[in-house]
Amino acid sequence: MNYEESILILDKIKKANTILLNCHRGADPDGIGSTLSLKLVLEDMGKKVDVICPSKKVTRQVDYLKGYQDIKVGIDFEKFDFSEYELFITLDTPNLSLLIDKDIFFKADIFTIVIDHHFISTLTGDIKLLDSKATSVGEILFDIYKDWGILLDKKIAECLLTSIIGDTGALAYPNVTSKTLLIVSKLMELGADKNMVVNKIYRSENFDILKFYSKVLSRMEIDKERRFVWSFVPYEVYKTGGDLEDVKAKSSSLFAPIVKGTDFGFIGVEERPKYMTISFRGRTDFDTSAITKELGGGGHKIASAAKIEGLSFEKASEKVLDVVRKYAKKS
Ligand SMILES: [Mn+2]
Repeated sequence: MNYEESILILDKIKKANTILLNCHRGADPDGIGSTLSLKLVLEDMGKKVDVICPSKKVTRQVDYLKGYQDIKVGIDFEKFDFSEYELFITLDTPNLSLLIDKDIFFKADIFTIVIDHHFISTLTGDIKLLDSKATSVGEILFDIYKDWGILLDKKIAECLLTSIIGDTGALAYPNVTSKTLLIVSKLMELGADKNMVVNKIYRSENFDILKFYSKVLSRMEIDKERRFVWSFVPYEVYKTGGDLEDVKAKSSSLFAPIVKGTDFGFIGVEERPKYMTISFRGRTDFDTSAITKELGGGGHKIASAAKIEGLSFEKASEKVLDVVRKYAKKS
């Protein structure tokens, strides 16, 4: 048995006929891949499964996955009728604000299972399985399906590989273990196309996005003493590229963690006037989540985020740098 919760979860699933799954707000390839794999597994068991997402759209990067078209987007959790379902499962969702799209307290009146791998994970459920050593929820599910005795097919393998490739920067992040690679190897044996997944997630860029990156890069600065890089993008600049899908997350993943002589980097983007979101990416085992926690956000050691509301672009930038310098070590 890989996880002692596996049997508890399977027991609940066996007793339910209609099951609701949730893709977290702004779902990424792990959020979508893991959820759609579970949809396929549950449907093979004869369950009626619906997948919802609070965001108005989900990334097209993974539109090749079976079930992608069935995701019901733009769900308002306050109005949603949970009574039609017997079980609610949310994956890759570390906190309430990622579960729903609003800053309200919310608890669905339904038995809830949470499966997650975030370093800081506060969302509660009636059953919660948390493995912060796993690269992705896809990796956790691979082990859970083994515990359940499920035989994976190509479509399920493609979902799980998408999760892992998406949450590891195509197997490059330090969170990848030899076990991750063994799982990837098995998924490829089942027919999942690694090259297609990597091309879809990392090499299918809109040309306009490249032009936007040049603006991020031209603003990038380095603190050599404290070993980090950063770029702050004001609203006037952001709005020129703001319609581009995932431009913010992509810029930070691409440029924040790659500079020689640094431990981490971050990109702060003023998405609306006086509303800045900041995405951190680690290059070494530096814990960026300690910084984002102090800024009121959260996430993983290697990738974390926070937002600052109500301050001008200059004041927000100053505040972020003050906190960052407190945590960044002088070399
Ligand atoms: Mn994830």
